[in-house]
Amino acid sequence: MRLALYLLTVLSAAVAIQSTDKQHSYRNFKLIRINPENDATLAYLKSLYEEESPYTLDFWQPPSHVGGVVDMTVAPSDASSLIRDLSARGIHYIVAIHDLQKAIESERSLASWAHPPKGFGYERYNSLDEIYNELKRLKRERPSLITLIDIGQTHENRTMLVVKIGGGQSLDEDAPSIWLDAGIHAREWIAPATAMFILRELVEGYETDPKLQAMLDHVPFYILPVMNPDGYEHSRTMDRMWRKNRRPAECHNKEWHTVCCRGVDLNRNFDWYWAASGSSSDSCHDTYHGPAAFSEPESAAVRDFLEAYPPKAFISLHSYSQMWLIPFGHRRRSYPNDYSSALRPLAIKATKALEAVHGTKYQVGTGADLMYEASGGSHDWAKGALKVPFSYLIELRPRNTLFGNGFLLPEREIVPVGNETWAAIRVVADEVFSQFAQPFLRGKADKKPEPISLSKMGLRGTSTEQTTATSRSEPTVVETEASKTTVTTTQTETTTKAISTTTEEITVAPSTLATVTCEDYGSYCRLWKVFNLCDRRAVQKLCTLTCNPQCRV
Ligand code: 0X9
Ligand code: ZN
Repeated sequence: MRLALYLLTVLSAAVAIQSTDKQHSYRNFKLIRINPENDATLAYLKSLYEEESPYTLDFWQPPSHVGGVVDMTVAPSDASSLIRDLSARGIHYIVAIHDLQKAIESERSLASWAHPPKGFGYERYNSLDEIYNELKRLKRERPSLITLIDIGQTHENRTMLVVKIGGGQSLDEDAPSIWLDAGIHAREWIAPATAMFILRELVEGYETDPKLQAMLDHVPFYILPVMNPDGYEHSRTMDRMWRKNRRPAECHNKEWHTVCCRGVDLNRNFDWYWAASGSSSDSCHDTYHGPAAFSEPESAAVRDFLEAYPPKAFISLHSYSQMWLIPFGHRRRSYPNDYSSALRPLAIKATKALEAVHGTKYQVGTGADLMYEASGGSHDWAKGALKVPFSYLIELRPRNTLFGNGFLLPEREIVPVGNETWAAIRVVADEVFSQFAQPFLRGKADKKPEPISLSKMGLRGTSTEQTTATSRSEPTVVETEASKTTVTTTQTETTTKAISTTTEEITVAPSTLATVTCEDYGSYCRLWKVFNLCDRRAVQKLCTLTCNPQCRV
């Protein structure tokens, strides 16, 4: 009996669950910055990163190549032995931050510590609630410009909210659009703040800038300001340096004991060479790729939405290092066919516009060439699998040079970062408009198709799901496959089976139903799109060709 009790005690002690139920203090943690000068230094740093390390380290910038800056934090208990080790190996380093907790405290402006502000502020780092309330406020103020779309729920049941700006209130799978997400990595706070800043630029610019208005009318933006809401809140309340989502703990054996850790790196969870490079199968690692591609509700929700409404440009905001990254990042010297002809020239044009605002310099290239190889990234998947013409990952300020606090960018930089990033994204938006919307608009002006009425063709109301829709003339409620919940543009409406419809006559070119080739079949299905059905499983049987992205015209 005694032996049994003893064994039980030993066994329970051997299960180490990464404790996250109390606030993590970074008092006296150091940020060590190293510029690896030779292969031996690089190999040593890689061994610390990839293999079992005797120190408690968190790599903010992992080692990749000689000359590529490495940032890592070290716990106070390990700092002196690590520094001794570095010195013994002749490795030059600087202590960029002496007390990480102090740096965390000075990230927010002095004013916000003295008088904690109430409500949302565009020059502040806001909570998820504050961000969502601001989205709802904007929607209330401009109901015809803004649509809120609930694309899914997280592990901790938070809503993933996409805001659509422009393009009318119904979702159109064929209209050219621009996708912008931020906050896939929880601790990169400047990213959601920048997404919100850009949202405001779009909303206010719509009223004051006729060119922007024309663009948004035909090329809406879909913005997901916080792609990892659980992680974001965790980084605000419990652990400022949290990166992953909050997938419940998974346990595995490690030597003589069991360890259990939470979270998946969402930017390793997309189905693009998933688990092939720069990611870990260890659930305790910061780059854990998860048990399968798209195993996470957050990445699956984004996939479902983007597959239903594929954009012409995909932009994902991260921090830090001031890099404009182009696919592909899973392997060095691996590029899409239009890398040199389209993706890179536009990236260079965009970063020039960015630099013109405050003189901030960005590097342009693939993540694998400029940083490190890493597969399963969202921008690689968007280009490689979804075939989005322009796909980018932007690593915002600061640059990882001698100075700078990495993820802890002071609040006073939010507005300048917002202004310069908006200038760059505007370049991408202008390009999408001139390539994908203007020719179509010109064509429309030249040739007016003879109107055909859907009701005359017997297509209206042929779906049982369609008949459950609300019968308002302007669609405002949309259900997505991913969430099975409601997207409301006003807070009062709810329906679980609603599909937006319009009672207006639909105009289509008469030729669209003539022959059933791949494209024409697509056109047939696009008739259904006006009921927002084409992406729905029920209709996929009819529309298999259209729902296959290869068949889109
Ligand atoms: O590691 C990432 O997911 C991104 N960096 S971050 O510091 N924001 O976490 C960069 C991904 C870009 N792709 C490659 N480096 N391959
Ligand atoms: Zn990131």
